[in-house]
Amino acid sequence: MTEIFKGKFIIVSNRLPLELDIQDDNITIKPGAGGLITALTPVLKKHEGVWIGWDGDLNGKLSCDVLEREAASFDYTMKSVSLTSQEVADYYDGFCNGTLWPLFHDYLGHTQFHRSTWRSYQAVNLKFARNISQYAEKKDFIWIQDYHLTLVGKYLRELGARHKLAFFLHIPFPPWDIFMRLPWRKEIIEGLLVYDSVGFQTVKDCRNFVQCIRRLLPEAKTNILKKRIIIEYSGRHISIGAFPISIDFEEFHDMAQTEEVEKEAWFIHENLPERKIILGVDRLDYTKGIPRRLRAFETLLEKYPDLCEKISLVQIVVPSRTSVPEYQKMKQNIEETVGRINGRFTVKGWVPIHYIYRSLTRAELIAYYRTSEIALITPLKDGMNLVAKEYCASCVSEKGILILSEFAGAAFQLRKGAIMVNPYNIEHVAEELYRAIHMPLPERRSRMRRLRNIVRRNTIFVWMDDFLQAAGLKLS
Ligand code: ADQ
Repeated sequence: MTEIFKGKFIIVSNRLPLELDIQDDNITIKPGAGGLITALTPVLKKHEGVWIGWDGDLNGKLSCDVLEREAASFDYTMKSVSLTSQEVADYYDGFCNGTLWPLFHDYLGHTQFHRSTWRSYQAVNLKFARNISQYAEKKDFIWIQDYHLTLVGKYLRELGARHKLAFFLHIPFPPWDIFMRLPWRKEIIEGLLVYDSVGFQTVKDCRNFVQCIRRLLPEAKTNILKKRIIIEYSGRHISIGAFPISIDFEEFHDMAQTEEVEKEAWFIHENLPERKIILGVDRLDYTKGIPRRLRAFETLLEKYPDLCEKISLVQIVVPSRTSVPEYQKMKQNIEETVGRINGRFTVKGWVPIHYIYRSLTRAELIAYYRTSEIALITPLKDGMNLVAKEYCASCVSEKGILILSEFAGAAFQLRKGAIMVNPYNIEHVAEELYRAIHMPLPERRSRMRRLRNIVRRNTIFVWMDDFLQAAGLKLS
């Protein structure tokens, strides 16, 4: 029988969940927002929660004391791990975003293998482990988040930790023939097998992980149960499972009906009168498939010129990894493509693509979700894709259509209500867009109702409960 948990609940992620504003000597810190924080806050509050991560300060202006003083009013304790700019360059930009991110998204061409960045990754993971061991006691539960920190468990064990250790991977786990290119493949797999439980977004990710174990560690035994896989390795049992992450459905559903959002939504459509809005929302990243999506929209206008002046694509891009040259080039490429398509099709009073490059407030974003007739979400590969779920939760009219890539983790849950597309097939995406534009209202309604029910039943709270239950943690 599982005992009721009485220890501290410790979350560890690369970045602390806070918004930092440093102006000369003036530092303001606000708690961050987002589904994961919303779901974890009540648990952290109830169980002496501690969140450990890098504060994001590159200039050394934020001392641990300042952070702890400023964050004293939060619902849980924050402990920061300081990183030097060299560590940020080698561990974060180098190994995390130059090696693991592209490799795990099947982008072999973008993947760099450098021993120096691998060393830095090991050193920073050890730094995190040392930091954690200052606060953690034996009865505590430690939950490590994401690909930046796969080795923290191993170092914690080496430092003598006997805690319950859990890990969740937010990005996909690649097929074995891709993963096997990693020179440090065995170290990563063995590192992950140090945790008591490891969660992935989808069953496919679990399967890929198990195949890598079979090839690299043939002595490990695999027992496939109904919802979980138990790996027996090195005298220990590790529980593996798929836990599709989600959102706080009610938050989006309720906010979509506020006066503020309603006004904002009215204003968006007022500026695009009589036009159907096709919406794309993504963080700037090559995995999100933005250039191909723009070309699919161009193909649609080319093939069906009668649609000109009747539809508009609103593409919202959130700045991301702005200091990395590759991301700067990508931004330029997107902007040139938008410019080219607009130059080709614009007529007096109608611009086909509205491009927004900035972070929006929650209300602005939900207004776009609520008012757009079609959401076009076409990542080339994505761990889950929360935007797809946020669109459904905000679509209170139930008239919207979700067009979703087969290669988003969310595809498995949402495939029965969404129009599924292969984002690499530009002609096919254009045809499916055409179908969506002409879809009769009853079919739109029945698809969106189905989607909203799925998201309503599978919230971020369900995700957390399922994960913690599988990890053997009974909270009350
Ligand atoms: P991301 O790659 O960041 O997350 P996603 O899941 O789509 O991708 O989350 C993006 C978040 O940013 C959404 O919550 C969205 O609301 C927000 N956002 C998008 N555009 C915005 C804008 N202009 N202004 C403000 N906010 C905006 C990683 C993985 C995903 C996985 C998540 C969670 O890559 O596959 O789903 O983690 O596990």
